[in-house]
Amino acid sequence: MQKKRIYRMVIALAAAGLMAFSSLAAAHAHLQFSLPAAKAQVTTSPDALTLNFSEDIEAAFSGITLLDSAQTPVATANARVESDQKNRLIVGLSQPLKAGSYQVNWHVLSVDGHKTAGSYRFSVK
Ligand SMILES: [Cu+2]
Repeated sequence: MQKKRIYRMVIALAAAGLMAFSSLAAAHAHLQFSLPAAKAQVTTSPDALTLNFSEDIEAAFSGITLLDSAQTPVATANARVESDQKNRLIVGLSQPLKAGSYQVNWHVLSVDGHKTAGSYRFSVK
């Protein structure tokens, strides 16, 4: 009887530990929205790409690669984090984007030390 009770307690503790772990994992920086938005068709070239994350991020270890429809990298400024909003990554464009489709490959390091990455596309008409 006693053994069974201890066994149940161990199971409950393990489950609680797992839940605590998964809520930590959920704190990784996920892309919430971007400008231009994913799948957007904009009529004029943006001056910059803006990516909003669910957590604050470290600019020095975060960035993007912008690829044109031929998968050729497009020159951009270095990624920076907005000083009063550290979950926002901003990447200036050195010149206006030509009409075409673009892919943004992003990678960020959140302040909790976790890396995340992803990609999205948009196009300029
Ligand atoms: Cu994390």
